[in-house]
Formats: sequence, C-alpha cells, structure tokens
Amino acid sequence: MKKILSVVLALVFCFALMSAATAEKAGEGLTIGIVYKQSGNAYFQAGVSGFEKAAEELGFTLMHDGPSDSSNDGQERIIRNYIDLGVDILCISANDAAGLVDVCNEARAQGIIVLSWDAKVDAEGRDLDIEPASAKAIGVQQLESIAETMGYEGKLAIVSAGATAPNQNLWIKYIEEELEANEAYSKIEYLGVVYGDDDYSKSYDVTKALIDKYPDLKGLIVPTTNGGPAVAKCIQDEGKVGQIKMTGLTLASDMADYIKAGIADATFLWNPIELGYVSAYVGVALANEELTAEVGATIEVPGFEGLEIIESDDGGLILYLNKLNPFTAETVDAWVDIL
Ligand code: RAM
Repeated sequence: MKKILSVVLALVFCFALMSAATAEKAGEGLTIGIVYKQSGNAYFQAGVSGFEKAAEELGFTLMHDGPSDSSNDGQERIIRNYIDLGVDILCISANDAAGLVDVCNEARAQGIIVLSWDAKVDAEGRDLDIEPASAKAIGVQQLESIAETMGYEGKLAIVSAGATAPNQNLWIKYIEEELEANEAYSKIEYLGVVYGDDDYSKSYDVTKALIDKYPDLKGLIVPTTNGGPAVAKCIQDEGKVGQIKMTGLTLASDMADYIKAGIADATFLWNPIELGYVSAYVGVALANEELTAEVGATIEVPGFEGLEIIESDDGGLILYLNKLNPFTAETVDAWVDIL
C-alpha cells in the first residue's frame, strides 16, 4: 500500500512539475517593437535592459531600434518595418510628438497597441503614454536646484536635446512658466534655450558659443543625458569651474567625476531600466486585455505600487512611475554601477 501511495505521489509531483514548466507566460506569442530617439544612447540601452528583464519574466519577443540621426523620418521607417513584421505592441520614445501620429494610427488600425514611453506621441496617435513623473515636477525640480546653486541671481540658460523633443519641450515649458510666476526667481536673468540635438559634440559646441557670448553666465540646465557630460566638459575646458554651475537629467556614471569636481551640486534622473520594465508589463497587459486604457485603471507590476492611468495635460492617457533620484557628491557613487 505504502508503495502504491509513493508511486501515486511521485506521479502527482511529476504532473505538477510538467504543468509548471508548460504554464504559459503572459507575454508568450506577443512581440514588442521598441523605437527610441536615437541609436547609441546609453539611456535607451538602459531602458531596453528593463524590457529585456520583463521579457524573461513574461516570455514576449523583443525588437528594438532607433535612427542614427534622431530623425522623425527614421523613426517612421522603423515603425513601418515593425508593422510589416507583425508586432503586437509598439513602445515609442518620439523625436516629434506630432510627427508620428499618422503612422501610429495606421498601426492601431491594424490592432497594434501603441504606447509612448519617455517622450510622448501626441494623444490622438497613442493608446497610453508612460512617463517617469509629471513634466512639471521634472522641470521645476531642475529649476529649484540650479536656482539654489546660483544664489537666486544671475544668467541662466538651457542646453536641450532636439528642438522638437516632446519631453524636453514640456519640461522647458514648465521651467519657463515657473520662472515667470515665482517671485523667488525674479533676479534670475533667463537667456533661453540652445539645442545640442542629443549629440555630445553639438552640445559641447553650443555650450562653448553660449560661454563666449555671455562671459558672466552663471547657470545651465541640461535636461538630456547625452548633453550633460558634454556641457560639464565644456565648463571644465573653458576654465569656468566655480563660476558656471549646471544641473540637469543625467546618467550617474557620466557625471560622477564632474559632480565631485563641483561642476554640478546635483543632477537628477529616474531609473530608465524601471521605465522600460513597467512599459513592457503595461503593453502586455493591454494586449491581453487584462488592462483597459482608461482613466482609473490600475496595473500590478512586480516591485511597483500605485500605478494608475490618469488623464494627461494633452487630453490623452498617461501613467507615471513617480520616481526621480538626485545625484550629489554624497549619493552619486551608489548609482554609478546601475546607470
Ligand atoms: C536623453 C533623451 C531622453 C531623455 C533623457 C533625460 O537620453 O533625450 O529622451 O529622457 O535624455
């Protein structure tokens, strides 16, 4: 009897193991096509690694690509290619929010879920936008930081990415509104925006031109990971350490030495790995109709709490991770191996 019981138990155990091994993962049979602003950008490589982590857990197939020239046309070509390949979900960080609306709507007409992440596609061309935090919070955080560093007076400029970049332009809009509205900034002389196109050399060159034009320049906001280290290097090469300070959105590893050299008191960034990871979970849940793209819908993602779809300022749908990390001389070393 004992023998029969142990054989039965062994069989039950085997069946349990087999069904666990064959249990379908939520993303099996689905393909995600990621489109980022430009190839070779370490920020997006980090983002892709978040999608890859999710792919291991959920079992979807992943493709990723971005134009070498940061162009809207290049992104459109990549999207058309993904449509031909039959992807189920597009995750796009746009170089031009309006420029991709038509091709995204062609994709949606074929049943493809269109998400933007990092930099939005306009509301009429997407199902949902996924962002690290509200554009106002990200913009104002940088302004508060540099204003404090500058002692709330002196000349301030912004070295941005591309002139049509949706995320940078939104952050800048809120920075400019706050400069106007908040009395605390009345002695800051705002010089406006120059564009380094998310390119190291161009960001360096436009910074040098600014420094040549305004020898008493005091502060720079650089809301781009590609621009950050270029601007810091230029400040250093021009012998302006101590006079010109910067802040911005940067990778910790790019900026650690410059922060310790006193070129920035603080820079900021969310974790792009997490942004990719959450975007993948959201895309799969939408494709499986476990999540509906509507205000108030929530999603469970391992390691995250309170992820809820809300209405965005542009009338579309948006979901925030709500995480922004400061990198200072004290904290940056804890991040350099991550970002
Ligand atoms: C660059 C890109 C990206 C932006 C970061 C902060 O890598 O412009 O879109 O989110 O900087």
